[in-house]
Amino acid sequence: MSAKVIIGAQWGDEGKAKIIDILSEQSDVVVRSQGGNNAGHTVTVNGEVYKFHLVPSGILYPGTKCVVGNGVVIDPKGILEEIALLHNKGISTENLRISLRAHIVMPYHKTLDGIKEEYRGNSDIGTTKKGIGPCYMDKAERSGIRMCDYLNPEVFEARVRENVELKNSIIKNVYNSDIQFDADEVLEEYRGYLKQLEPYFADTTVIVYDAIKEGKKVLFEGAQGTLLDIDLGTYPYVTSSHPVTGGVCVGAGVGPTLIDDCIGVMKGYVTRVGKGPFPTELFDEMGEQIRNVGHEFGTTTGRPRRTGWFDAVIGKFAVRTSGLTAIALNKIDVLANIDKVKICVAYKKDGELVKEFPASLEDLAKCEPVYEEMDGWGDITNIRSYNELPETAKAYVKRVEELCGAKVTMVGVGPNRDQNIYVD
Ligand code: 2SA
Ligand code: MG
Repeated sequence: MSAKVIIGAQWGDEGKAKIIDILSEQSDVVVRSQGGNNAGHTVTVNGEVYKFHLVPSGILYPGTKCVVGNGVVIDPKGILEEIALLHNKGISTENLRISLRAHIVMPYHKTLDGIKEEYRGNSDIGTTKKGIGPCYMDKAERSGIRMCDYLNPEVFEARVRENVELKNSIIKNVYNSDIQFDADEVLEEYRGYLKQLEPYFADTTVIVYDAIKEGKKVLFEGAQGTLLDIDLGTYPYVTSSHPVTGGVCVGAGVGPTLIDDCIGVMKGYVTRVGKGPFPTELFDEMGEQIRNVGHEFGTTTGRPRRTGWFDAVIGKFAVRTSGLTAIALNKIDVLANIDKVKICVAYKKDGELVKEFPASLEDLAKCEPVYEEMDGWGDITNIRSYNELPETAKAYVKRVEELCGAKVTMVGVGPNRDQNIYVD
């Protein structure tokens, strides 16, 4: 039995795509279980660059089944565009399956996402404006529209009409906006998209369960990261889903007893997009250097990411809340040629030592990082085995492992697939 979960252990953009790609090639089934097209995974295979938002990157490998689970919110137009791009590059999507239980991102969700952000003014969240929050809102409020609803024309029509009417009223009367939707147009447009998606529909919980029971290799690919989790993250500066490993159970409909390994992906430093406190954030040239060397600009929105030193308080939090069995430590090559590399080992707040990641944002905003300094290393991008890494880099890896409480099993020394070192 081999079911592995990969999650982001920071604020997203930890380089999960590369690890997922490496493991996808050896997997029979690859599953997405949360988020939507707010995720952006870039994979380079044989010099060809592929950008994934909803389709699992395992689709690149013939024979690998790719599942978009019930916990994912799906923009039908977005996923069809992705499918078309894949077809243009000669990639078949016959192995793609979409959960009948997945919620549909409707056009009014995207509008409401944008309007709400504007309404928030200075306290905006910095969302991707893909309609993710409003779609999960409808799901929790029990007025969402699911893939299976499309298969029942009367139900589908009634749900769309009800929603359009209510959303129009909210947009007009609450937000004073002129944007209004026409139910007939929405129905026609979305029926068109869903008709094209229908061949992919399935009860994906069965596919996942059977695969695990048959001893196949199943990989659950997380999107975003631990601190963007709606329960465990830096609320309200979070996404509306569960990027922690527990999210996989609900979002793919698989019990925790069926999962063997939980791998958390971290970078050798920290980044975040959007707003909210970030204790180790660097506002100086060092922050700029890390952003430029690490190409820290968003895949989905192109936004420059905020950068900072590695934060072991966050690392430990991720290990605890996701039961991580291993850490993949990415992009330590980005820290090359820095004389003294810093690791945050705790925070100080009002003169007191804080060892655990605080719940309250106001508390987090007051936290000052307590740093340990370690000797740096030079260019390591050509190194392919752990033993050949400079002693200073190895010491850094060991310190991360010790502070976070889980073994580092992989170290990333560059963007390519082969720039991934297994730690023995
Ligand atoms: P939303 O649009 O409602 O989910 O936005 C809420 C907050 O969540 C942040 N957010 C992200 N932050 C980093 N990376 C994201 N996606 C990655 C990408 C993909 C990944 O490369 O684009 O790493 O899986 C992502 N998605 C949402 C967002 O900035 C808001 O702070
Ligand atoms: Mg990313």
